[in-house]
Amino acid sequence: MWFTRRSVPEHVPSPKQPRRLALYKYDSCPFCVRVLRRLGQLDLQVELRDTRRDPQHRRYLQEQTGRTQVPCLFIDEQPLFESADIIAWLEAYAAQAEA
Ligand SMILES: N[C@@H](CCC(=O)N[C@@H](CS)C(=O)NCC(=O)O)C(=O)O
Repeated sequence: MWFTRRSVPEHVPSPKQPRRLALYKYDSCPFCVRVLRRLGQLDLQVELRDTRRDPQHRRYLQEQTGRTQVPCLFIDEQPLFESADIIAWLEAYAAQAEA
């Protein structure tokens, strides 16, 4: 299965100190769809930035990371690539919010 629940990594911050979350994505990207699907099941505030609809978002992603790959989750302006890692981070963060 895609979305097996993982243990909470220690680096995941407490939602009592909420992080600014922004997901760079575009709709036809299957890895983005995977992240968005999981995100839809979690009660989290994440700004969505579509890199195909808005060239500014694509430019910013490239400037900050040297890459245009999506999905990329910015956590307080720190980029996190790889859909599996993004999902794991979001799940752990949401789990802390429930605790
Ligand atoms: N292993 C990555 C794959 C991500 C990926 O291949 N994204 C594609 C879109 S589906 C992409 O951004 N390609 C353009 C690029 O790398 O600049 C993940 O799971 O997130």
